[in-house]
Amino acid sequence: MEIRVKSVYIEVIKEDITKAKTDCIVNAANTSLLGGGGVDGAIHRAGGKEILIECMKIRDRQGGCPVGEAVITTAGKLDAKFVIHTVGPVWNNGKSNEEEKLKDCYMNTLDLANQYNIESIAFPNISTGIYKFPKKRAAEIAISSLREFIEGNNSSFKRIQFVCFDDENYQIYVKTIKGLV
Ligand code: AR6
Repeated sequence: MEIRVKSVYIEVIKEDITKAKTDCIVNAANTSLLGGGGVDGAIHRAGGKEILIECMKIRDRQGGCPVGEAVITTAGKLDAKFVIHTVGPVWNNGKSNEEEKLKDCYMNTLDLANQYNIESIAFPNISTGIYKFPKKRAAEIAISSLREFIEGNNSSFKRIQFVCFDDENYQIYVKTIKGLV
């Protein structure tokens, strides 16, 4: 499934994000930047220790990564050139500005990627696993943030992928994107 916003192709695919053929892969990290489970664990496992070494240098410099912000490292052994680590909010029944914080993740990641002239980038479904953000709302925020960024900026992007891992997220993204066409 694919749509175009300005000259940027936006694709929804179902695969393991560590296999993505993009310049940059986005990681749903935690504030420690030291790795964890879910997609974070998969990226660190597949990318090797170079990613963790750079994450530790960022920790030394700025003490981790706050929720909603993003940092960039090498992609180590992955095919991608970069990994952007962003920290999604833990779902707290909508009582802790989780929606704004999730939007910040997408906007700050796109802004950072654009600064590095990245042309293709793959996003996982941030916060919808261990952090329990409701999947449909998270998809709407992800897609609307992306549109807002592309429409509001002259960007380097040619191709942006939403990489879904579970079938439920894939169906939700296809339906939400179709609703825009
Ligand atoms: N490729 C693509 N998507 C994946 C993969 C993969 N290999 N593995 C899982 N997903 P989660 P969060 C999907 O839990 O909710 C970590 O411990 C998964 O199906 O990885 O943001 C961090 O260190 C789900 O839809 O991230 C943090 O502590 C999505 O990725 C915490 O989990 C996000 O699920 C972050 O929680």
